Amino acid sequence: MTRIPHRLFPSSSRLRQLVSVLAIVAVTVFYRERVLAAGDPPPNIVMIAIDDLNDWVGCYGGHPQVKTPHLDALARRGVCFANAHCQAPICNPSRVSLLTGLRPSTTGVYFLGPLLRDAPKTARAETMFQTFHRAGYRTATMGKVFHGKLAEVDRESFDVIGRRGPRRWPKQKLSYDKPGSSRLWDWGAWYDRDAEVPDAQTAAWAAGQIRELAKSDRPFFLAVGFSLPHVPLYVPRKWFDLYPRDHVQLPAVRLDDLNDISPFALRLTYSGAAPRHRWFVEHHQWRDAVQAYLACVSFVDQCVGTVLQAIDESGVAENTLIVVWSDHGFHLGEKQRWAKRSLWEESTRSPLWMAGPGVAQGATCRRPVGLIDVYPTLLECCGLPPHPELEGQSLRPLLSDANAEWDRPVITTFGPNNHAVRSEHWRYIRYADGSEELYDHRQDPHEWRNLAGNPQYADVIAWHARSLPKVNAELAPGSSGSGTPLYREEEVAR
Ligand SMILES: [Ca+2]
Ligand SMILES: [Ca+2]
Repeated sequence: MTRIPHRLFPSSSRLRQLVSVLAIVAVTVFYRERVLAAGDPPPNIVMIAIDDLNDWVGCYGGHPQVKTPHLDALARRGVCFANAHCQAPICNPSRVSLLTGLRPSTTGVYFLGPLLRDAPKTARAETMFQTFHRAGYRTATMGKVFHGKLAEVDRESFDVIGRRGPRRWPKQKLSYDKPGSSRLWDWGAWYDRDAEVPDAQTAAWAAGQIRELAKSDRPFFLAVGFSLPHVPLYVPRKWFDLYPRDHVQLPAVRLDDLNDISPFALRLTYSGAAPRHRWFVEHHQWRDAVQAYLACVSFVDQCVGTVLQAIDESGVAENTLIVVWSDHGFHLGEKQRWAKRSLWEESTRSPLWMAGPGVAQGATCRRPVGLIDVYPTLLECCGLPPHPELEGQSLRPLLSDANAEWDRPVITTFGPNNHAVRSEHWRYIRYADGSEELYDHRQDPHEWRNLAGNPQYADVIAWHARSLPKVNAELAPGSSGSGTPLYREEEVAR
């Protein structure tokens, strides 16, 4: 009898591969049917990610002088989530959390590295783009949606990936010339024309895509990411002229603010690549940097306007969900610090707007919500089945009624076992060493008075502490870019 060569039969691992491929095909066909056979056509999604935008914008009221007419117009046509917070106050872990629906304390992705596909617990996680692509959506993207190069992170999720040209920065830094400082940290009028700014190119590309995608008979998911107002703060002069330098208002800062904060919190928070607040004050650059940030916020607002205009002009507005978010906030001197990387309001508060079919218009929602809630919300709004592993909660009830019942606080995590719990009126922080902070936002919107040591608030603390994550994953292998000596790179790069 002739022996049959082994390779004609699949080995057990091959068989498993084959079965899983068939299962994916079956599920894809099922969802595609489900999406495309529904009575109403499923909504398109246009998602705009903004980098490092704090509450200095329209309905957030963070700065009295800021000019953001397009984001204000978006707020009028949808819901402004005024108490939305990131799950991690750093680009990479915030985006990994939002796009996979998993907490940093579950995945161990707390810092700039590892990227999505390099961490064991997220290497095979399904991003929201994969889900919608699998469900039959046409998907397109350009700019900073993920942290890291898209081709390395989530390439399989997209039908179309837009590429921008190289960035053109000045040879010499314009303002922050301290020797050895990060190239990113600089600000000043740069570029002659708006069209030279990479974000303007991304906006123009997105507008063109929307006009193309509108002709398709399939629903689409377009995700675009703008890099401003992340440093370097470079936009043409005319944007600076919106905010005459000598009239720019500075944020409120109290010099004794840090006296009621634990040594652990100070070590965690007052490090990293950002210039020290004292440097801005001593070099008379505080007002200039605030002016530059405002200029960049207005520039990115115009980029959002370009995308919104394309939605309106291409006839898809009636059936397109618009989601705009920032990956975290940004300090510009508050609590005597700069940039993100803290568990305070300036770092964690992340603008989030949604608009479109079924969404209330001109509503401001003050319920505490997280960026992690975006993924389950989009699944529900588009009629896709929920994913049980997602750790956020659909915001659907708040989209139709911004004052709907909502009893969950929102959690932000900065490094293992350091968490902030934000409810409607309070911020409770517990650090890994057990030290605590409690702020009452009704009396103290700047978080100046730490009430945690006052026994009068024991019940408030206990209520918030109940929501602290039960799982606190160790740093994922290859963790880097913590920005703090508490988590040294050589210690975590196992
Ligand atoms: Ca960011
Ligand atoms: Ca204080």
